[in-house]
Amino acid sequence: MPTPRVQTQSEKLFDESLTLFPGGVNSPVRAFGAVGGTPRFIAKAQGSKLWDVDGNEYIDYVGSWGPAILGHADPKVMAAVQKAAENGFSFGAPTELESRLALLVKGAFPSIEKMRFVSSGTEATMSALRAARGFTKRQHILKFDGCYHGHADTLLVKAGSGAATFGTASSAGVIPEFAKYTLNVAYNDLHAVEGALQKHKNDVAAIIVEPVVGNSGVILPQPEFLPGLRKLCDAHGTLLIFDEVMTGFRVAFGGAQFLYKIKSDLTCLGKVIGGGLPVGAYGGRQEIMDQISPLGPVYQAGTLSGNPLAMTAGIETLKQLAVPGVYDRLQKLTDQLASGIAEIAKAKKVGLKVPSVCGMLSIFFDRDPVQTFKKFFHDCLAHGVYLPPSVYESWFVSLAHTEKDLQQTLHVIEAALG
Ligand code: KE4
Repeated sequence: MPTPRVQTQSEKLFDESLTLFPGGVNSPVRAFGAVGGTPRFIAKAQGSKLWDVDGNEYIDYVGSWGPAILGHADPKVMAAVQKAAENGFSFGAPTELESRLALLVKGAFPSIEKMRFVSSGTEATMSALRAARGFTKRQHILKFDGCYHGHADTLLVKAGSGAATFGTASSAGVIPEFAKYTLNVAYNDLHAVEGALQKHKNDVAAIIVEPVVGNSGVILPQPEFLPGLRKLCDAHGTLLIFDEVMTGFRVAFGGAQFLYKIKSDLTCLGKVIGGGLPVGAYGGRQEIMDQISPLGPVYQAGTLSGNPLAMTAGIETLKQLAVPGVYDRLQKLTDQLASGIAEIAKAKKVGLKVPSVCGMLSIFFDRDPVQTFKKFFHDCLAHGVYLPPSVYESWFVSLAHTEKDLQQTLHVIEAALG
């Protein structure tokens, strides 16, 4: 009789968490649903590394889905938060820290004349759309298939049949009335955008877009796409909202709008600006933001908005990102990994693509992308490389990743590619 395999700590904890949370997790992608197997319960993270509860060490390319751009538990961020915690966690009253972080954000994003801090990217995009509808007094919004903007009802909408049709809910619990004013078109398809704006003339409040898509794997904008959106929005009186929750302070200090030199009317931020603590933000033209309560008629509020610890983590993170040369280094690390994977695949005659932009990359196999990725993911995980558990997610490189990490990662990937 073979001796029964001893359960790992992660397996034991997953058995327990399955009785507590839907799918055993507090955010769906963490459940390993797309790749199978048991999610690793993380005990500690430092720099580019994660350790799970069974003591396994990993080189981390999830980075908390973007916030850990300096690496985990950055000593200066840690010290600043620990010091701030001595003064209390949250007051429900204004603090100087909020203004300090806001000035750092404004310095990097000139399109943001005024802003509001919230506690997640979802709150940021949801609030930006409400501001756009309140300012323009229009009903429709337009988003792109494959872009994810958080889980607000009006955004959990996929394209109906045909182009530029009314959206249909992509989640149970979102009633048709909440979905019908959300238009969906294909990313990079300016013709479809123009058709939608013509079809709903003078009633599209805003176009919301991931200026670089990170939620279908990485998809880069065609050169004419973002300038084309700006032009169409100006021609139709529609507001352009850049959802930079993922790209903000990642693809460049000034985000994708700096990289592609396009000025959005509103911008949504999150992830990096909280340095790993819960922060989101939306902001833009003052005349739009002055519609927000208590100044204007568009209501939005939040108990923990701008809380001192999150502000402190954000301030310390952005101060380090503002140092000249930081993004050149992040770009170099990203290019080294992306080109290294491409070279290995070419040598092994494995068809795949590795789209990338500073700090972000993803891998897309030509043949059977989802199934091939599943095996690839587990081969890497078993050898100490922790990738996002879905082919439709971006990998995140941090400033804590070393040459040694990249060499080790490429060695593991070479073996995983067979
Ligand atoms: P949060 O509400 O998760 O803070 O942000 C929502 C959001 C908004 N906009 C963009 C472009 C985003 O990428 C996100 C969230 N990103 C996902 C990763 N694909 C977060 C991971 C998760 O859902 O657990």
